[in-house]
Amino acid sequence: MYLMKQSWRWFGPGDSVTLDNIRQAGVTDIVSALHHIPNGEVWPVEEILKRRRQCAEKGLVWSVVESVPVHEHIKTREGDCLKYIENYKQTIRNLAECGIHTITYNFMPVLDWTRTNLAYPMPDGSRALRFEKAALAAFDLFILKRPGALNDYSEEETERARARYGQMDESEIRLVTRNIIAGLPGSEESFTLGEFQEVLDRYKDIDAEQLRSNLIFFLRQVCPVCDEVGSRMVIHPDDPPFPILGLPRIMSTADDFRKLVAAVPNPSNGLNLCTGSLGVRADNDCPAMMREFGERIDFVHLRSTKRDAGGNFHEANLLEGDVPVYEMMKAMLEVEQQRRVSIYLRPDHGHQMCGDLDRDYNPGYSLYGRLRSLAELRGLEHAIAKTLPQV
Ligand code: DNO
Repeated sequence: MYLMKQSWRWFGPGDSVTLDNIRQAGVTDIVSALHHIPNGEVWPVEEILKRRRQCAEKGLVWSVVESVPVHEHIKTREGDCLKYIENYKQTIRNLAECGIHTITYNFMPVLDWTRTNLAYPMPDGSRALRFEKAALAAFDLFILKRPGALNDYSEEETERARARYGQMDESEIRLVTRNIIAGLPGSEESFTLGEFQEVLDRYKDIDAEQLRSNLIFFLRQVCPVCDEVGSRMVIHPDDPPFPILGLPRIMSTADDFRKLVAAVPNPSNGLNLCTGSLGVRADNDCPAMMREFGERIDFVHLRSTKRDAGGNFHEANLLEGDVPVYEMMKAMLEVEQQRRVSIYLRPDHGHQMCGDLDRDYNPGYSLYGRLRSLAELRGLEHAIAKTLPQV
């Protein structure tokens, strides 16, 4: 049987979750990135090998990159865009030379993933990541005071944001601001409030179709290199999967990915199916996406989010959110048998729980929280696999 390749995100030697911890989680593969190399520069072979060796010493294999970040000049297709694309190609070649063939990236303007609260109390005493619409709008309208922001909200939303802003004291204002713009783990950019408006302004004339065409331009150059060296680019969907702060979004739905595949049919144009991101939209059917794009999915983030009536969401316990995790795992197993491959999967955005609560962790990347998810994923896979015809 082809079962998931169990992997775990490790941020490198500075991560408080150590390789010894990860080994005990029972995974075989590491998902990592060279975060110390400035965005846009080539990743040297020696540095890649060094990280590979660190993992190998603990019996683990660094096989998935998350992420080689795409420089803002490529997203806006200006300035040194061509130079950064050349650098990206070289990084792909260097990674392939070291045996790493799965490369995660995203094409979200300015910010990678976004949350407003990183320690939302759950009824059981654990803490979760949360996105609160009114807090985001309060930041946009009354803290950042983005020009034109009013046009993006209904009157009711503006009033809710005003009331929310009214409740915030100085420390909450600072915290929400930091959560939104100071960069969550793995997002290679972070800003001060002053810089933030400037970077948003670079997207003034870039609508979704323009951004999509910039992504296609990028992929048409890097995918042939991937095809040549047997690697795959896997794009992470937008998180959250709707426009925020006036920025365009182009990877929020199945249709978005369909358009991308039609424009760049190269086999190396792949998808990182993140069910927690896509699942925030009720109109996204993750198991159906697994089946439709199965050939192109080389990496799965299997987590679950829970929406509420106000358009907010938080990271739910794996089996209690809006994502149909059972159907998703079943679809994945079926695709794996058809393709005769094991797909990399990692647990994602665990709660802070038990021993996580009094230690410093990268938000979402706790030890116990992710162990809990991984254990549930393993059990689910084991049980479903028993019901499938053996191949
Ligand atoms: C969040 C992560 C994202 C992801 C990037 C991929 O927890 O899933 O930061 O790594 O969007 O480029």
